Amino acid sequence: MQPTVDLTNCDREPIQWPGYIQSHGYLLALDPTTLTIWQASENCQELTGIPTEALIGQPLHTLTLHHVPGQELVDLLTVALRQDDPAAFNPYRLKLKNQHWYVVIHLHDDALILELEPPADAVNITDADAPLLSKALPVQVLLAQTMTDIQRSSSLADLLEKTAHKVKELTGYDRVMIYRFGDDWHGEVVAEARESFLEPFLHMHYPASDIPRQARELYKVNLVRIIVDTYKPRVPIYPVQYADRGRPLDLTHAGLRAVSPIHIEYLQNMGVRSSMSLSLIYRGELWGLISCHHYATARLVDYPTRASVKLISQLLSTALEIRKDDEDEAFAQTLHQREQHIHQQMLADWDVAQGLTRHPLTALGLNTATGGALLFENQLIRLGQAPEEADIYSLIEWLKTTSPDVVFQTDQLPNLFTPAERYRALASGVLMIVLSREMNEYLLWFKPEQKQTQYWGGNPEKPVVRDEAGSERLSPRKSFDKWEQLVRNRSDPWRQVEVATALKLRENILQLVTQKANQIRALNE
Ligand code: BLA
Repeated sequence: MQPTVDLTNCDREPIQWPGYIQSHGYLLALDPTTLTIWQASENCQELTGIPTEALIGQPLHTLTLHHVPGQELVDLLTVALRQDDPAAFNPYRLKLKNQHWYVVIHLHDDALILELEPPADAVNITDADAPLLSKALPVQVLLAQTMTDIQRSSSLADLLEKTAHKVKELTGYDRVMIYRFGDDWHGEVVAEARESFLEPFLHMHYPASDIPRQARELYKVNLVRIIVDTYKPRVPIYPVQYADRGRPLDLTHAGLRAVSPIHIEYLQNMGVRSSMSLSLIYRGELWGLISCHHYATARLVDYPTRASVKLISQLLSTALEIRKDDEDEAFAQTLHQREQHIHQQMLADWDVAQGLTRHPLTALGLNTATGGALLFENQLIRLGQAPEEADIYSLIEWLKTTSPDVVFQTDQLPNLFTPAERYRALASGVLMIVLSREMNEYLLWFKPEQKQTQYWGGNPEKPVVRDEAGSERLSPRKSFDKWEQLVRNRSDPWRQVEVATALKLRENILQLVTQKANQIRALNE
């Protein structure tokens, strides 16, 4: 029995064995040695003319698939199964209903899974305005173009933007987004190519629960997923179980896998008719997705085109390994240079407070904070967007009793120190270094609450227009409520290199203070 799924247990929905496929293709699960049919999607009856139940237990060669003798499939499989990895040669082709269908096979879960997919033009019949059907490119061309993009991009952002446009050009979707996960698995649209009639989603943020954990796990293994029509009912696989397995067939690698009904509802509420998503992997973890939407009509991107786009996403994943390290390195380098610059300012002025706060480059340049405060020699100096003086004094009093260390950081101050709720817009995140406990000297940086800095994907002010039957429980608007709760009282996290830079600054300040004290002592002697 499959557990029932509702909004509270999304991350437990067994999406890899849904027991259903999407209706644009046909699926057979076979015994890989005898080629007897174990399971079949119920729409196979359209192909064979006999009830699906009657197929079960039959050897494949006894079938007739729309005038094509099953023996043709048996011959094809016999050749395929001699390869080390039969899936490496997908797709195979079969002439059915006067068209060349794609035969996609793979071995998984001890079964030989055979999927029949129509050519794209058989499905995109509603898509009169979209003549583009299969745009699979020869691998050499694709490789050359993508490598050029990777080499010629001035930055990661530029490369992501180029990739979004390339994928849109190849697949013809209305909207192609690059969706990047944060450390907490919430996501942001970081690049986008879209038709001009669509409102932009660029820089919109979505909560982690929109793409639950088991979906992210699955997407690390299966790199491309397509949903052809959110309005077509899915088709059951018969029988539900086979070979005493106690659960439905594992469709982890099946292109026809029916996706979660909860996700279908979400897409319908967004007005999406067809979608595709591809995984971007960085160091074995899901870094993001290339996510595509088509709105007014259903869209099937055929197997060869999906393979082309998959290659692009894999090359992009490889480029991420290099680019991302580069960008982290560049950020660390910038902070290092600024820290040295500030050190020079303090030495030149022979004055800590002046060197930190009175030049165009202040202590605020040493991380991504938007506000700061220096309490030094009984003077409080505020920088950028900082809370009121009295609030800073009481915060410092609290920090003194809370943290025994020379550095303190949090990205959720109001959850630890309730008076900070009043100024959470300015300071949900705090990084503090102790200069001297005895002299009551501290340097603090503040980051605003995330909510103030980020855009949500869909305007919560906008009235929702929906017919009476239409559900709104899964719309982006609802997911905003959830996201809002999650990010309340929270800032972006402090990066390790930001904390390290603050500690280096602290060392320099202490050194300067000691030198100064020694000099004054020497003068007095
Ligand atoms: C899957 N959710 C997904 C996927 C995306 C999103 C991209 C991958 C599947 C696909 O290719 O469409 C989310 N899609 C988005 C977001 C944008 C977008 C954020 O276009 C922004 C522009 N979803 C929920 C809730 C649940 C949920 C509350 O919002 C659970 C209760 C579930 N989402 C859910 C599940 C999947 C999913 C189960 C996996 C679908 C599958 O592969 O079977």
